[in-house]
Amino acid sequence: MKLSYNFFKSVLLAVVFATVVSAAPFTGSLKHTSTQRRSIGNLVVESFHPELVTHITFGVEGIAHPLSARDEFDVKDATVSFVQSRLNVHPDTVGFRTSFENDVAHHAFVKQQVNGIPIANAVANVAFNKANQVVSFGSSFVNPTSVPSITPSISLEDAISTAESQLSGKFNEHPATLEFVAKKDGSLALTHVIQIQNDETGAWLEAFVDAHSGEVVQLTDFVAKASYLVLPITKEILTEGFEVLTDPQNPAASPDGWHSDGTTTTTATAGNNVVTFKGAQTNTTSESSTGLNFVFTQDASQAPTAEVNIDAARTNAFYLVNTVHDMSYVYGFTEAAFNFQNNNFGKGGAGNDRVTVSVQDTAGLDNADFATPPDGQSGRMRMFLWDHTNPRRDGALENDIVVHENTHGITNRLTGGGTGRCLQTTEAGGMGEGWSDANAEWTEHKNATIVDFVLGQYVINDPAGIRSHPYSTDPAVNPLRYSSLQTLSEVHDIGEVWANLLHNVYAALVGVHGFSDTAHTDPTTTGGNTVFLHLFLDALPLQPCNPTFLTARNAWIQADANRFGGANFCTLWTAFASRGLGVNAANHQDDSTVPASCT
Ligand SMILES: *[C@@H]1O[C@H](CO)[C@@H](O)[C@H](O)[C@H]1NC(C)=O
Ligand SMILES: *[C@@H]1O[C@H](CO)[C@@H](O)[C@H](O)[C@H]1NC(C)=O
Ligand SMILES: [Ca+2]
Ligand SMILES: [Ca+2]
Ligand SMILES: [Zn+2]
Repeated sequence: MKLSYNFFKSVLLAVVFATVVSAAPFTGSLKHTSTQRRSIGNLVVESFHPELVTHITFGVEGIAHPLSARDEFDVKDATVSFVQSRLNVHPDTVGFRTSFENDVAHHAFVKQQVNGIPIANAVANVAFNKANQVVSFGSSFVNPTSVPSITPSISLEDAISTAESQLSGKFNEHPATLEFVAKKDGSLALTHVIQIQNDETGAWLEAFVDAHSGEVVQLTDFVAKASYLVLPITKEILTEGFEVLTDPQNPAASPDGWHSDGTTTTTATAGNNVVTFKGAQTNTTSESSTGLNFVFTQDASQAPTAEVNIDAARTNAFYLVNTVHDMSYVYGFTEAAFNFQNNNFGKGGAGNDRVTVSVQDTAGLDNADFATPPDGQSGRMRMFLWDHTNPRRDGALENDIVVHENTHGITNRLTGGGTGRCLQTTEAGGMGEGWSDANAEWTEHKNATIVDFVLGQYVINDPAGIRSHPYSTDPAVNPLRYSSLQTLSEVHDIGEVWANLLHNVYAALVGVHGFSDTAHTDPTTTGGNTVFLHLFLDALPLQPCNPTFLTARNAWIQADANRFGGANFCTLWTAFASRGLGVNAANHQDDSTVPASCT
């Protein structure tokens, strides 16, 4: 069955008309395509929200509706007649749903219907001012290309069991309905509409199960999205601006989100991967408003210990450590590879070891630390305040400090099989510091331009940061080489040599392969930044317990052989050799030789 009304044409005309009549405030027409993709377990549902969403406003005076001449105003009749005339559709297709009146307007809501059955995603709303003139009209009505039989061929019972098994939840007994869903291809699907809940995960979905094919064709997610006011991980310093990020979690890494371990669900900065707190582990930040909103605006004029600033710190650290969890997870730091999670979802490794992050820990000042016990015991991060400024500054708000600390957990777990015992020599511990700086740097690259990198400039309020030199491809800016180890004995100093080597490796790989914007969440991208992070994580379990610069370099070369068939062999050797770590380097003596095949 094909409907003959030409919605698109009439709506366009309506817009033109509206611009003519309203010289007053007028927002025009808004069109957008919206397909919402949701993955639940193995099921992927692309929910369609009609393409032509019209919204027109008519200023203070408003415009007349077809029944304006009547003495009595009846909101239902006025609404139906207005929508019918506006969209040039048969009155039977306009089903009045509900209305309410407040002190300034009368709001009415209608649904499109076919053969008396509503189309769930085709609705309209009309608002009248106190003079009963139309002041606003919104519509997502559709012009269906085909309509199926309105007699279901699949029973409600069968549809319920399909929805329960595909969406991992239970029918909640809320009365099911029969409604159409407008699909992207223009057809209508007749659907059983069923609410499914899962008390453990907190999921609460409305499933539209095709009453002819049995397929779940549309989903409504009733659970509000989590939002966090944070400094996005790609930003170095606060002046780049906090943002509200909504649902930043990667379901591939955190299948139950950041606030649930599959059994316990919280509305605070505590979840399966991390808990951030002050003082006691129970002293977390609770959502600022229901629906997992964590919006706490840092007040830089107040001490970091002001309530709102503590909340901002716990929120930012929670976001960062979860983001590093999700990012490193998709590159291989999984449950089986000894990562930090309470629930491992049966995927191997030891659980009950989420990272605990103590913000503004009073054990120290002007620093931060990370303890990595064996797999199965929580990693412990402690963030301290910095007293180079007044008011003091909070390390939990400097992203590269938090990522640096978090990376200690990754390198200590991936080297030597999860014991936490294998970066103990001075040289290996030094590389531990270097990897942490290099990963912090990696997270803050925004594009293929290779810029010098400075760590920790916010906490000490100095653009030079807390290391001796910026990491740079320019030896005049950063002169550190393998032979610098001859005179260095402190782990952070040694780390600077390794981080600068890795900065040059990174620059070389991006020079060859370019930059992938989505590398943080997609390890299948092919940019040099993606290649770098793969090799970074892949090399860690390849190197021996307590590696040296030489064995760590060899692990990178092997990691490239394993994953890329040695495609980057010469790029890597050339970069390492450029800072003295060539094939004949030994005993902290530089060598710039590359393998013969690379000359
Ligand atoms: C718990 O957090 C609040 C801020 O939310 C803070 O004022 C208080 O000092 C913390 N308690 C401890 C024991 O640190
Ligand atoms: C590339 O990123 C750098 C910071 O790393 C920034 O200064 C620069 O403006 C960016 N370039 C473009 C084209 O976005
Ligand atoms: Ca673990
Ligand atoms: Ca920084
Ligand atoms: Zn460190």
